[in-house]
Amino acid sequence: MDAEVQDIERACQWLATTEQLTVLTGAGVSAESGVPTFRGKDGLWRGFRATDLATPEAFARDPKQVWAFYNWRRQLLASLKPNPAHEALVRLEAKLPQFILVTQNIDDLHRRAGTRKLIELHGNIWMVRCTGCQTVSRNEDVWLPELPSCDDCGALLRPHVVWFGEQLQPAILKSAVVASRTCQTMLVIGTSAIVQPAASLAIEAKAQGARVIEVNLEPTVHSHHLDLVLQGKAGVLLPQLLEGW
Ligand code: BV8
Ligand code: ZN
Repeated sequence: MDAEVQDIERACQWLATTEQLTVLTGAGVSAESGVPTFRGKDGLWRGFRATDLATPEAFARDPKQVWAFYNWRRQLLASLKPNPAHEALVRLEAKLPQFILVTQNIDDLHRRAGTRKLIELHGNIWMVRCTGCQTVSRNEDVWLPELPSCDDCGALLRPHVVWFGEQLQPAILKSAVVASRTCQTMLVIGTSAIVQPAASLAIEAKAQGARVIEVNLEPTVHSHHLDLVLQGKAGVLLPQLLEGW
């Protein structure tokens, strides 16, 4: 059943009295834009799960297949746009004295919606990195060649994203941990709380006394730890949280 009215009102009161809000988002915040989530029923590509392809091993074994997967996502994302959840978060940023949005998503939709204080934990699909000279550049071509090569050194390019089994950039992870340890309220939106270390950020916030609100279609492994669980669509609930104060 969808979130209770009094729960939404309580969440609005907490948000209205928060000095610093940290938001953590996952694939569910982009679901209503038409972006397949990782673990949902629509999360397959040619029978593969993203978790099978988003690994350095898959790229070493068959870079053409991994690039075909990312090209498919690039051409899909080029036709999609931010949804009311992304837009509500932009309005929330404008209303609060201190606001940081930490996303696990690589879809660039928060940035396109207008979020400014954004930490992209896992990189960005429109950024590529050379496997030779390590140059990182933005490339918004919808389809890259089967095996795209670096203009500078000719080596193979890869998506500048964090694959499973790869470490997050230390400075990026550190800024996300600081944002979790210093907020009074954390809003966790559309994540199954499975992927680490991102999922531990909500626990970090809870451990330092923040009030943690979860917005999700269904309960997650974290739900019973958290202060408030609002069940429903992010694109419906987030605008309601804005209206409430
Ligand atoms: C690391 C970029 C350490 C790529 C992503 C063995 C070896 C090494 C590491 C591990 C290991 N075993 C486990 C690990 C850790 C591993 C991990 O967590 N694995 C999981 C599968 C158990 N983590 C890592 O590997 C990380 N690195 O640990 O390094 C290390 C140390 C030393 C040396 C080497 C390594 C790196 C993880 C980063 C992976 N990259 N993305 C790409 O996108 O192509 S993660 C990927 O999953 C996406 O970023 C995605 O955002 C993220 C998390 O998933 P969710 O966002 O939660 O999405 P999901 O589909 O699961 O859930 C959607 C939710 O939304 C659901 O709850 C649903 O109910 C809800 N929802 C749906 N619709 C809506 C909604 N809610 C509201 N409204 C709606 N409309
Ligand atoms: Zn290069």
